Amino acid sequence: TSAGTVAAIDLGASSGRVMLGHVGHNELNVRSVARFANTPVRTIDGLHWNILDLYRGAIGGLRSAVREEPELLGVAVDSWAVDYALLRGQRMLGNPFHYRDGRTTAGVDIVHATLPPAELYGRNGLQFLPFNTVYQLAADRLAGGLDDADSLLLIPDLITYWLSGEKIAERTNASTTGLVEVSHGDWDDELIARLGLPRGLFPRLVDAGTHVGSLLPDVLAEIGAGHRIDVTAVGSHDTASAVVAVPMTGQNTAYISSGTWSLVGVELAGPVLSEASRAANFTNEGGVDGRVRYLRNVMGLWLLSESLRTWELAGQTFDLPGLLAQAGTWSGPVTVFDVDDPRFLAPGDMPSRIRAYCREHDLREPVTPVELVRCIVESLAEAYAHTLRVAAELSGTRIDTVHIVGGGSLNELLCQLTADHSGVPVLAGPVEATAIGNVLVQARAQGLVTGSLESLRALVARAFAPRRYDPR
Ligand code: LFR
Repeated sequence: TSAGTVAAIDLGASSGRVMLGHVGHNELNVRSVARFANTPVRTIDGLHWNILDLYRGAIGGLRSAVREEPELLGVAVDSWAVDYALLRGQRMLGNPFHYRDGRTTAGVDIVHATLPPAELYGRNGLQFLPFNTVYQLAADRLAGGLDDADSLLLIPDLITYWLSGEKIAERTNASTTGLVEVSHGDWDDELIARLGLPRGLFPRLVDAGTHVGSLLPDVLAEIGAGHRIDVTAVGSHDTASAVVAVPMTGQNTAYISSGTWSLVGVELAGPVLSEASRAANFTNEGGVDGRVRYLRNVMGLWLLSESLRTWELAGQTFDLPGLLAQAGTWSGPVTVFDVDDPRFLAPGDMPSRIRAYCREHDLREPVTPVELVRCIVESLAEAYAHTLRVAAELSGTRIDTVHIVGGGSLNELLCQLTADHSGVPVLAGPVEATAIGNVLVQARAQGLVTGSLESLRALVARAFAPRRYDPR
């Protein structure tokens, strides 16, 4: 096999990027060719993604990718989970909602009235998050929003469709809808029928690594490419792609994919569906190569980014690295609060909400921005440590190393405090794990590399040596 280059379109909750990955038998390089902001828009009916803006960013990125790499072999898309567009034929019906939009409350009640949470967990193995696709769809159905639709595409599948003309549902991301049967990985027809959802909405499921098609002629013209470029389905759920690129080399290893959300857990061969697992709200999401991502969503760096946004709106601008450095040397008392309190889910004034939480729980209120940042990072680290202990217990594994990948791997304070609170060494990086996982699964589909996830991870470990933090 020889080396070659593919492009990853990776859409995150706060920004999107297009990365080029050059991969060979013993070779792995990635570089960014485009970055663009992802800024949600609130309109009269709620909070939406600006999906056309994201698509334009992706197309612009592909244009740069082709200019830099005329022999580009292929492209694949990943993004956050659960959200979708409804279509009739080729036409998108309305703008996709943001999972932080509040419309799903009614959907939760409807679904749970039909299927008690315990029965649902037995079927789909998913943690309860009020924005899981199944609840969003129940809310849409109530509002008549499904009436004209003949298909539903999750966000990365929508971009894949616009690029290739092929409507598919990639399995790792489909597993986050709540409508896929956890043990066999197919659409749960009975569940779909019981909820009164039209079965015809859901496209054919494909595994990560499936060749989907190639860029449409109009797309090729737009990006200035004169040759065939393949479109592949990768782990289109960003977390699934990130887990592919966690440089785990041994047993007893956990991971934290730390970005807007923090996904804390382990990789397993099969699901854990015990009542204890459900009570602890652990999820069994579909991984690449049929692995199970057994993890829990922890609120994540969202608490920090939303605090910064709040201060900016009030006319106070801080640079995050500066604040974090000061937070690291903060020697006063540090309040630890429950980062997963539901009040922190929706966009809004995070500093005020954190202080209100502290007041209600008789905790010391953080006053200054530095103190508040320390309090957030300390609370995240404590939540990581706790979640790791529970993951170990529920899955019957021993955890002696934890990897942190994604943006949070650059946050030295967070990495060190995670080691301190959990008592196990932290291995940090790569920061672009999601795009790397996307690139590697494409590269394997193209035959540029071969082997199991273990050999792909060994390649990541060689190309991106992690930084180690020992517990103090
Ligand atoms: C991370 C992520 C999480 C998912 C959340 C919402 O980017 O994909 O895995 O729970 O976003 O989709």
